[in-house]
Amino acid sequence: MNINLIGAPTFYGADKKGPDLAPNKLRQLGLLSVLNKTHKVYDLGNVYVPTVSTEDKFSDHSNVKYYNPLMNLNSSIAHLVSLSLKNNYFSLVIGGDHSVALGSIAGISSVYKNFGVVWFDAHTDINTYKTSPSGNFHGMPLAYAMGLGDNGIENIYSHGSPIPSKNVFIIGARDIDSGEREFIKEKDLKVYSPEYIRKRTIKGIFDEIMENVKSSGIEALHISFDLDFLDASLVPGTGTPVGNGFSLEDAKEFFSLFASTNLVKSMDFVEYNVLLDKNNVTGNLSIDLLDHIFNKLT
Ligand code: 4U7
Ligand code: MN
Ligand code: MN
Ligand code: MN
Repeated sequence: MNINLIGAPTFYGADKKGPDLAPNKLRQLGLLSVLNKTHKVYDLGNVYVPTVSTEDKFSDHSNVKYYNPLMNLNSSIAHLVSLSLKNNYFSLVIGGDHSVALGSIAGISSVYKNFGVVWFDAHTDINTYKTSPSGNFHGMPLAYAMGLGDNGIENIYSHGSPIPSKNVFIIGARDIDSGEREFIKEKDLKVYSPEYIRKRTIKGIFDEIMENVKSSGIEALHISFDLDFLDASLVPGTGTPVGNGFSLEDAKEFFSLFASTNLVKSMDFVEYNVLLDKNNVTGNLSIDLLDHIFNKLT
C-alpha cells in the first residue's frame, strides 16, 4: 500500500520534553527502511509546531496547557490525514505525545462516516479541562474527539464530526482517573482492562471487538498506539509508564489480528520520549513493533 508518514513533533500535551524528538529519532533508527520493505512510503516531514515558552503555557486556557498551539497542530494533522485517506493512502502519524490523536480522528471523521478507534493505552485519555488532574492535553484527546471537551471537533477541522462513544475501543487501560471513570459509566465506554484481557485472551477480546464492529457496520478502523500500553519495564522511554502492562508479543498478536481485518486505514504511534530512553531500548522496540504491524498490513 501507499503510506503517508506524518511527523507530529510536540511535547506540549505531555508538558515534558522528549516526545517532540521522536519522529526524527525513529527516522534515524531506520523507520523508513522498515516501512519501505513492503510499502511505498511518502515522508511528508514534520508538521510545524511553534515555540511557546513555559511561562505562556496557560495563556490560552486556564486549565489546559498549550491550548492554542495544540489545537492548531491538530487542525494541520486533521487536514493531512483527511487528504491522505481521500487518496487511499494509509496515514501514519508519528508523535509527539498522545494529544496528536485528536487530529487523526478529526481527519478520519471527514472521510469515513462510520469508523472505529482502537486505542491501545495504559490510560483512557478521556479527561476534559474540568476533570483533568494535570492540565495535560495528552490525557484529553479522546474526550475532545467524542465531543466532550470545550471545543467541538468541527472547530478543529471544519469537515470533521465527533466520534460516537460506541465506536471507541480502549485496550489495556489500568490507570484511570475518577472523572474518567464517570465518563466511562455515563457513555458505557468499552474499556478492556489487563485482567479482563488475560481472562478472555487476546483473540477473545479481538473477537468481541469485531462483533461490535460488524454489528455497527463500521467501515474503517484507526489504531492509536500509546507506548505505555506496554509494561513499564519494557519502555523506559515513555513519560507516564504503568506496570501490570503488556509484552511486545502481546502487542504483536493484537496487531496481527487487527491487520487481518483489512479495515485498518490509519495509525498513530505516540508517547516515545527520546530523552527518557536508555540505550535506545524504547526506540529500537518501537521500530520492531512498527516493522511487525506494517509487514502484516496489506
Ligand atoms: B497518555 C493522567 F492524571 N490521566 O490526565 C492525566 F494520570 O497519553 C495521565 O495516555 C494521562 O500517556 C496520560 O494527566 C496521557 C494522569
Ligand atoms: Mn495516551
Ligand atoms: Mn498512556
Ligand atoms: Mn504518556
